[in-house]
Amino acid sequence: MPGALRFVLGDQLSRAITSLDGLNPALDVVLMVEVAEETSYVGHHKQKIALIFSAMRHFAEVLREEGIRVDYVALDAPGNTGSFGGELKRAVARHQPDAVFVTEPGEWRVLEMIQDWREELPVPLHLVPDRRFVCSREEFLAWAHGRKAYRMELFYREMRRKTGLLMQDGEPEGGQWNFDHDNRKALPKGVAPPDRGGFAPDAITQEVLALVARRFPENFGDLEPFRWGVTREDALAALESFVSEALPFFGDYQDAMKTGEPFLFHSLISPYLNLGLLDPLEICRAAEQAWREGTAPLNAVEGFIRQIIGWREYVRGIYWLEMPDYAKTNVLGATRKLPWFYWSGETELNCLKQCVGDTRRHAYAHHIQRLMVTGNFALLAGIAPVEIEEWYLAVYADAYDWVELPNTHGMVMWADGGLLGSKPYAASGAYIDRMSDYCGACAYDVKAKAGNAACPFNYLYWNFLIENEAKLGRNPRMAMPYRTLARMTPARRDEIASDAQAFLASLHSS
Ligand code: FAD
Ligand code: DLZ
Ligand code: SF4
Repeated sequence: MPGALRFVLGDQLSRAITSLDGLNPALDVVLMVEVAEETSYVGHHKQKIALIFSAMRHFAEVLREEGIRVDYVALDAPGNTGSFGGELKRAVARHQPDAVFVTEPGEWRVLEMIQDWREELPVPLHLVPDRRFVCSREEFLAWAHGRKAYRMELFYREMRRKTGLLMQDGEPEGGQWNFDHDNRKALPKGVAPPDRGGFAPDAITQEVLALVARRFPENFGDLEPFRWGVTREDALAALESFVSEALPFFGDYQDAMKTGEPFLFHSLISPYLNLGLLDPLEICRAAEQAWREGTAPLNAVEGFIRQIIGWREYVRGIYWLEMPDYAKTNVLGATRKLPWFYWSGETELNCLKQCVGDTRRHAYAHHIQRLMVTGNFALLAGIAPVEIEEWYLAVYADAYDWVELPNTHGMVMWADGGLLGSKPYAASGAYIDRMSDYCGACAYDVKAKAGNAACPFNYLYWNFLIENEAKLGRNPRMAMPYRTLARMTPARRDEIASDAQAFLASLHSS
C-alpha cells in the first residue's frame, strides 16, 4: 500500500512542521534534498550553507531515530538533478506515493515553483500552512484590511494581547507597551559582553565543512571557525545561555556597536529560529520567565519580545501581503551599483570595514550594524535596492527572503515609500560616533562636515535629503532636518553636492 511523500525544505527543520502532521512511519517517506539551485540563487556565505546542510543532516537523523524512513539526497549524491523540482520528481518515481505533502515555503520564489510541480506531478500535492508563526497569513490580512498605514507598534500590541506575553488583566505589565526610552545606551568603557564560545563541530558538521570548502571555495566569508549550533538541543542551549547571561543587558546596549564585538548582548538565535530549531513562543516565554523570576529587567525583556512577536511577525505579514509586487518598487529611484568593499571589506570608512569584517568572519552582524552602518550607507549613497538586497540575502546565516526583503527594501532603503516604516533611517556620522567606538580609529573626521577629510556620512546625509526633497520634504517625521536644510545657504548646499559627487564617483563596484 503506498503512503505519502513528505517533502521537508531546508528551513523547515521542526518536528512540528505541518508537512509531518499525521505521518504514518509504516507507509510514509520523508524527503530532504541538498540542491545546487538553492545553494546558488545568491552567493551564500560559506557558513550559511554549512549551517543549513549540517542542520538538515542532523534533523534527518532525529527522524530516523524515531523510526521514520528518510530519503536524504546529499549534494554530491549520484544523479542529483540540482533542483527541488527535479529531486521531487525522482523521489515520486522511486517511492510511488499516493500524495505529496509540503509546508508553505518561506519564499515567493519557491512558492511559484510549487505551483508548477502541482501541474507536473502524477499525484496530488498538498500545500499545508506553516504554523511556526504567532500570526497566520490570514490573521495578518485581517489586521491590515482597511488600514491606511501598517504600523508595527499597533500590530505588536495585538500580538501581546493574543499571546498574553507580559500582560496582566488585559493591560501591559509595567503600565507601558514599550520601554525603549530606557534602552539604547552607548556601551560604557569596562562593560564586557559575555563569552559566546559556540559549539564544536561534530562528525556530521565536519563532513559538511569539508563539502562546503570543496564545492564553494569562492563564496563570501570565512568557513571556519564555525561556531553555530546545528541541532534543536544546541539551539536550546544557546537560548538558555542568552537568557541567563545576556538578556539582562539586552535593552540597555541593543544599539551599541564595538570593534571586534559583534555579538554584545544579542541573542544570536535568528538562524535557529528561521531554520525551525526554535519556536518563537518558547523563546518569548523563556524571556518572560526570566523577568517574572527577577533575573532580567522589564525594559530588556519587553524590548526582546517586541523584536520577535512584533518585528519578526510584522515583516513576514508584510512580505506575504505585498509580494510579488513589493520587491519591484523603488520609490526613491536609487540606481547605483553596490560598492565592491561590501564584499572585500577594504575601505577607509572604518565603521563599514568593521561591520563587513564581522559579517565575513561570523555570517552575523547585529541589527544596528545592518540598519545604521551597511544599510544607512546604501540608503545615503543611492544603491539600487536589488543590489543591496542580494548582499543581505547572501551574507547572513539567518537570511531568507521573507525576512531579509522587508527589512532591506522597506526599513533600510524606503523603496516601498513608507509602507513598512514611516520614515527612512537616514543618519549622519554623529549617530555612528555616539553608538560605537568606530570613529576614533577612522581615517575620516566624524566632526568635519565638508572636504576630503570629513566623514562621508555627514555630507551624504544632507545630499540625500536634498536629492529626495520632493519625496520626503513633506513627511512630518522629517520636518526637523528639512527645517535645518531650509536654513542652509545656496553655497553650503553646493558644497554638500560637490563633496558627495566626488566621493560617490570614487566608489568602485568591482
Ligand atoms: P536579537 O537582536 O537578539 O533579536 C532577537 C530576535 O528578534 C532575532 O533573533 C530575530 O528573530 C528577531 N528580530 C529582531 N529584529 C528583527 C527584524 N527587524 N526583523 C525580523 N526579526 C527581527 N533578520 C533575520 O532573521 N533574517 C534576515 O535575513 C534579516 N535581514 C535583515 C536585513 C537588514 C537590512 C536589517 C536591518 C535587519 C535584518 N534582520 C534579519 C533583522 C535583525 O537584524 C536580525 O534578526 C538580528 O540581527 C539577528 O540577530 P540576533 O538573533 O542576535 O537578534
Ligand atoms: C538556503 C538553502 C540552501 C543554501 N540550500 C538548501 C538545500 O540544498 N536544500 C533545501 O531544502 N533548502 C536549502 N536552503 C533553504 C531553502 O532555500 C529554503 O527552504 C527555501 O527558501 C524555502 O522557501
Ligand atoms: Fe564611519 Fe564616519 Fe565614523 Fe569613519 S568617521 S567610522 S566613516 S561614521
